[in-house]
Amino acid sequence: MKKYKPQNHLSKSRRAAKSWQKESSVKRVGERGRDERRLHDEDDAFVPLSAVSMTLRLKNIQHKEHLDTAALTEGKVVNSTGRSWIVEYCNDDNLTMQCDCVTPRSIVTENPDSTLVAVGDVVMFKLDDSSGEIEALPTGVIALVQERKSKLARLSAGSAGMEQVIVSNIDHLVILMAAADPFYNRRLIDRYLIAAEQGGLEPIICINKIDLMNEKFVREDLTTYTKQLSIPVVITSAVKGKGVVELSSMLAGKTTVFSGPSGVGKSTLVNILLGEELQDVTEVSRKTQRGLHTTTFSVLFPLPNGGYIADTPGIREFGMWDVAKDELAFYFHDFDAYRLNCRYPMCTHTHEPECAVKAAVAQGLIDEQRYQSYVSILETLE
Ligand SMILES: Nc1nc2c(ncn2[C@@H]2O[C@H](COP(=O)(O)OP(=O)(O)OP(=O)(O)O)[C@@H](O)[C@H]2O)c(=O)[nH]1
Ligand SMILES: [Mg+2]
Ligand SMILES: [Zn+2]
Repeated sequence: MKKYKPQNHLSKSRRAAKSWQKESSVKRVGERGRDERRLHDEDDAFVPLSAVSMTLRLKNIQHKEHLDTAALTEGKVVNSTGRSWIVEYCNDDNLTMQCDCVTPRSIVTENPDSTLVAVGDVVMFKLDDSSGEIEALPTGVIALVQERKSKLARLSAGSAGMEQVIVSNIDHLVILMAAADPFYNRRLIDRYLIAAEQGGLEPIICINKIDLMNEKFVREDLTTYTKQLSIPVVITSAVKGKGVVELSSMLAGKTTVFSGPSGVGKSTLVNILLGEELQDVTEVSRKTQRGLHTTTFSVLFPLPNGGYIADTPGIREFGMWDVAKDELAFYFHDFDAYRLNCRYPMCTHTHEPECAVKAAVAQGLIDEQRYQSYVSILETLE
């Protein structure tokens, strides 16, 4: 079995990723409804149908012992076409190659009850040696999806009670919002922070488009994250080039996912960090002040000096996956110093008397908006 070792990537493989994206978006226009569906509501991200239907195919999984791993190649899923996955691997000459892989009806996964294949997954696949006409990628079939070391996941918008993995095997989550156009959403930041902790990711909050807003206001509004929670907050303007060097120095050698609402500048920043126009960018709608969901699939790009960056489709909602009501407060670390002083050990910090958390909010020791986030998430949990 040939092991996958990331190499110094050639811009050829990046161009291949770009051309796949272009091709998939062309297919999308003509084949919407068959290859992919809009899930949830009008504004939510496109989710490839394959990601959803594959989850449902889990009942067909085989056991690992039946696999002939010697005949398989190891690689990393870097892109999706909506019906297949682009897997990066090293060939016998140690060159980084890409293969267009489908998933068969029977597949082995080390991630039960989850999205079957996600961008970032390390997989083992059977390379079809006879494929690979000039100008086309070789084809293959994924046989095994290895256990994810980390992930950005949310409650699936499609099938109730399922986890939807947006990207896997990453180090950092850049929670990207805009200072204006559209104005950042602190409740959504708080949801992302929970997802980062659950998925084993280091969060970085990045507020882009600062050219449209007073920086002092934004910094003061987000003090609780920097001072109380020790989460880095980076302020950028992609169009003016502000803060990009700071952001880039934090990502070197790491795998980072950019996630946030549509139109905040994820693709614009990813292009700048990669030094190439690899991702399409579109104006925010004048009428709704929202992005137009230009990016429709997650894509992983190699960084020039090692590591990867994942650009993802814009999301508006972030349903909490696998958080129990009585565990929620544990994710709010600014409550930690007060939680244990509540009169009732099972205090939910909502209606109970002598609640130390509510008292801390009243005294301005806990940020009022963080407390409101807690209450609003609590209401959505079972
Ligand atoms: N004023 C200003 N505009 C920006 C900045 N960064 C990006 N934009 C603009 O914002 C719009 C949306 O940018 P995108 O990069 O497509 O946003 P996105 O987050 O990738 O959006 P989706 O792919 O739809 O999720 C484009 O018109 C960009 O030119 C910035 O720092 N300042
Ligand atoms: Mg985009
Ligand atoms: Zn309490």
